[in-house]
Amino acid sequence: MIDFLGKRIQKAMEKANNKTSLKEEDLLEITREIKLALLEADVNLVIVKEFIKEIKEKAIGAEIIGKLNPGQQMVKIVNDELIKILGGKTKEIKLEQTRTVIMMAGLQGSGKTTSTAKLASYFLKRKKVKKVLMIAADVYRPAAMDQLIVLGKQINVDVYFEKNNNNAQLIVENGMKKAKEEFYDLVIIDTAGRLSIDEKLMQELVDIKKIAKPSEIIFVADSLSGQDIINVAKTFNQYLNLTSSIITKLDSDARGGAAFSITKLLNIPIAFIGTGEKINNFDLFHPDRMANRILGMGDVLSIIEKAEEVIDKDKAEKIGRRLMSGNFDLDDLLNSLNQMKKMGKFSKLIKLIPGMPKNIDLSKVEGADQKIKLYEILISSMTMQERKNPKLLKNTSRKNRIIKGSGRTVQEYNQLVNEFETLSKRMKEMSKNGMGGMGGLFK
Ligand SMILES: Nc1nc2c(ncn2[C@@H]2O[C@H](COP(=O)(O)OP(=O)(O)O)[C@@H](O)[C@H]2O)c(=O)[nH]1
Ligand SMILES: [Mg+2]
Repeated sequence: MIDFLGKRIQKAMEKANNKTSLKEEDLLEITREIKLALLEADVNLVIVKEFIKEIKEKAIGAEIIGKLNPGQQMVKIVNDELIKILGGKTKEIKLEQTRTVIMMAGLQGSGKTTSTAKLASYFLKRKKVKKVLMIAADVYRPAAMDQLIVLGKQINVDVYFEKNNNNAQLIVENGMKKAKEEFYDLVIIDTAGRLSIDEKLMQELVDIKKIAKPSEIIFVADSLSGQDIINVAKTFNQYLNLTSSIITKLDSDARGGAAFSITKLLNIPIAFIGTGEKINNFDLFHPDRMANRILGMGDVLSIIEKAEEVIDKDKAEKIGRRLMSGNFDLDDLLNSLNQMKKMGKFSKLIKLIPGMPKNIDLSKVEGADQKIKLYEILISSMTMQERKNPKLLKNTSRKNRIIKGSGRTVQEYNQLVNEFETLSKRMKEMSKNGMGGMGGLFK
């Protein structure tokens, strides 16, 4: 949705940017295009109408019509309104003094079980919560419990389950007892979902809520859903009083507007977004940053946060010192490639950078991702001695061994050796000439 909406809305805004002054008919044309973009992204009609009305009123109220440089003011107005429909402020899930209980709800396949594990991992790693228990309360599909058990092992989080019990209420009761007795700090209850709403399931969820008394009931919505998801959310909300939502599968090319519409229509904030099947493909949702991204203003804060989260600071500093001292070897290169890879693919990252030309050649960026992989494979086939003393790489028998061991070609090997030499030379110059040589590095 972000890419799709972004492209369309930015194009509409260019019209404002290209004008030295805005006429009423320009404003009509811009808002008409924004309206079409939102509708095509499957944003609910009620929201779209209100959005357009607000923009028009504000644009006229700010008297940007007829004034110089209307573009920036228009961007600000649209940005503010976007933030509003995305929920305004970032939703914080509060941790309770003794024990926090979170309950998941949503249709089958929306991503509840996956998100349960992602949430557990988020609180462990980012919020330093110590003891987390996940309760497997989906009794309708045997595989559902196994799925949570596997995820639990993967992230090192305990799972409470009862294989031969088909009473979800009882499982939750027993799981909560365990949580109390063993002093768990956070309990996340994974529940069953259906393909559509059904009375029996709703009653089960209401019962679970009564038993577990969660402070947070999260509705999990698949971004691939159509407009019917809004009625589904409404019903869940009537039964359970939802406190927040997670929107999943934002990595797909779904338009996603319907799932996002739940926020404004039902006043349920989005707490997190799921951006892939892996545990780490999960982000806190910031309405303002999302709006910035849609408007092509980039999301530097998210890049910095991601770096802080995944990069080993001590290692990075060590690499930096060695770089600056001119003693950079292939082992250091391998280490820095590893750190870089943790940030995710360049082709994904680059979209977060503000001011990136829209027509950037993505194949080149993907080439960089592939190069990282290639260099990693090659360096991994070298002995530590070779990594520390790159001169040895000229030796033919060593060269042949590494090429054979890594399964790469002679050309690929030469490419690495040559590029490393160039990099080393530049680093040595830089350490002599100070930071002034930095420009060379960016080549
Ligand atoms: N691509 C992608 N797949 C996801 C995401 N979240 C969940 N899935 C996948 O969606 C499918 C259903 O997820 P699951 O957690 O079992 O849904 P549940 O039935 O609600 O528990 C699984 O194949 C997940 O791997 C996401 O953010 N991105
Ligand atoms: Mg499930």
